[in-house]
Amino acid sequence: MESSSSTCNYGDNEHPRSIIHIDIDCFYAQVEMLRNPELRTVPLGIQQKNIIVTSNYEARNYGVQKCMLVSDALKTCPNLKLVNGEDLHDYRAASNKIFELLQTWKCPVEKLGMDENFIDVTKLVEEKLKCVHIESVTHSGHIYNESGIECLCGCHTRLKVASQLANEIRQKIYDELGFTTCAGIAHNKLLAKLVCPLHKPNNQTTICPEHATEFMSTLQSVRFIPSIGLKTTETLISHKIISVTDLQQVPLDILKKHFSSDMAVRLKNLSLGEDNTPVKQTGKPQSIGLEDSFKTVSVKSEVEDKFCALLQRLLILVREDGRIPVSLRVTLRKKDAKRLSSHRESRQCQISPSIFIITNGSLTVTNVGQQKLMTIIMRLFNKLIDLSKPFHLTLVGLAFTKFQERMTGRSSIVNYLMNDISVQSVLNLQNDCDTSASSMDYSAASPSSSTTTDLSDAEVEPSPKKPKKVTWIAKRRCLSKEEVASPSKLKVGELRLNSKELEKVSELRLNSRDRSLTPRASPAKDNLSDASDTMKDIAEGGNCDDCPSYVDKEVFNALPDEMQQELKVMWKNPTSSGMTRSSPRTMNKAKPNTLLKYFVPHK
Ligand code: TTP
Ligand code: MG
Repeated sequence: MESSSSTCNYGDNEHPRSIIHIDIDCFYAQVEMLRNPELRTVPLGIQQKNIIVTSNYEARNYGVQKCMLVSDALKTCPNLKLVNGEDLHDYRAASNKIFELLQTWKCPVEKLGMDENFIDVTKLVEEKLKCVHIESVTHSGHIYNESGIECLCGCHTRLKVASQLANEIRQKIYDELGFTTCAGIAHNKLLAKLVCPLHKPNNQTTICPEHATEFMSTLQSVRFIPSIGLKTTETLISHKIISVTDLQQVPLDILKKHFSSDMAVRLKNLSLGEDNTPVKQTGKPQSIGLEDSFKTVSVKSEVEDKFCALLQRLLILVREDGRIPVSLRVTLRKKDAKRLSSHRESRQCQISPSIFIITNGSLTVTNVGQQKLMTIIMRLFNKLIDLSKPFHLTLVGLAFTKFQERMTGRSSIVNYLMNDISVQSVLNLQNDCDTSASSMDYSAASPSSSTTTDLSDAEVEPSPKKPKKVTWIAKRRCLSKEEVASPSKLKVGELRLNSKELEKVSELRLNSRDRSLTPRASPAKDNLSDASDTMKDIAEGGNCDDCPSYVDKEVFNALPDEMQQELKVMWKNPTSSGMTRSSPRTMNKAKPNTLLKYFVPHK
């Protein structure tokens, strides 16, 4: 933990980190203004349902505020230009571009919602300091309460360098993407986020550690401290701890009576502006989902239409993400008319990766594939709803919840190929939608974003997680000797999933299975994966001594000798290598991720 003292600790490196928080100014409005520059000079409101979710600064000058009712906003500013912002596609795309750009500084970047990011520039600052005279370093932008006192740990100089970096980053975002931004610079995430909006729009503010406690006491409500949610606020208020100053002054022992010991310490530290949570590099989301809420739907065909519309939009998100989903979740919010309450229920099942096809590096789903998905969705729906009785829904949701993991076969050849791929795939990592509860849920209590709206198609926002391994199946194409001689030359794009060909093999089987599945004999089993069936098809007919007939000889011959030898050994001793090729029955049980897959003749 960082020091609990609000004064500087001379001699110790008490404030070693340099953190930047970047927030895009009137984000959705800027996306619209970049799309249509005519909107720049008029007051603009972005509307979702009957709410203004944001407005440009022109409109804010008239008093239009975030989360205002459209009717009120129009009273405040009759010439307000309204743009519908319910389709989040372009906002999400812009958000991803900003995140990608921030990666170029090679520092940890944590995405927080659509338009906020933390960047830990500690290492970069240290590097910069090696090449400059400390006396020549100046602050860029505003400083919160500049006092002239120097902390001997050197944090002031580091924060000055960080403020220069923040300026550089903001300039690059503007030059390359056209967005103006605000930044907060501090030695921790809490303070960086909180000072970020002090000089809006298009500016930045640095706070030094000695002002942390005093700055925190300017926050009127404990609710404004990121990570203090509604429930904690209620508990604090019920014990007459309302302002941040109240929290600073209440003895820890008293806090411990109402919260766990860890929580009490955490609350106390936060009130003093102390926060040691790290900037966690954001990876791909654990799930990708969409929801649609409405007053009520009680007819199955209407539900089907809603799911169909959601699926179309979800497939766009999945295509952008690039990973192949293997699990689908359906969520419903049921209205209990008797109790006047509602509750959510979900069901999920595995789906066949072969529904997804990679065409020119892009993930697509054929019409047949979409029908298959709709069949699965409606089957899950039927499990959630007893159709013999009336039902009332107020929300439907769809999410792909698991993605194909990279293969981890025991074969050394697979590992040999994969090591390189994993390195290359880091470059391909893209962040998509999002963030909610990280170790510290900053979005929850931000004064600006605490109000949530029950919007149609609201994003399902999974937590930022570690980067996921990239999923792949080697494409069975002929590689030149040069290409395979060094695995490092294998392109990720070529090694990524190419289920189209597998699909060709398995399509017939799938179709016949589908027919027999409706209605399914065993409703308990939702795993529709046909990978093992594919393997079965592939394996039938192989009887060559060294090189089975199902192997594409051209591909085999193009492999380095070392690999050829290893494969031959494996074919000779299928059991010891974990591969069998004897009977279709055995193959059916084979794990889908065996090396065999890569040697199917290219049809
Ligand atoms: P914010 O960063 O809170 O707002 P902003 O970027 O529009 O404005 P500011 O200049 O004050 O930073 O939110 C980012 C986007 O999130 C915003 O453009 C619209 C969207 N949003 C919602 O969809 N619902 C909400 O309740 C809020 C507050 C924002
Ligand atoms: Mg913003």
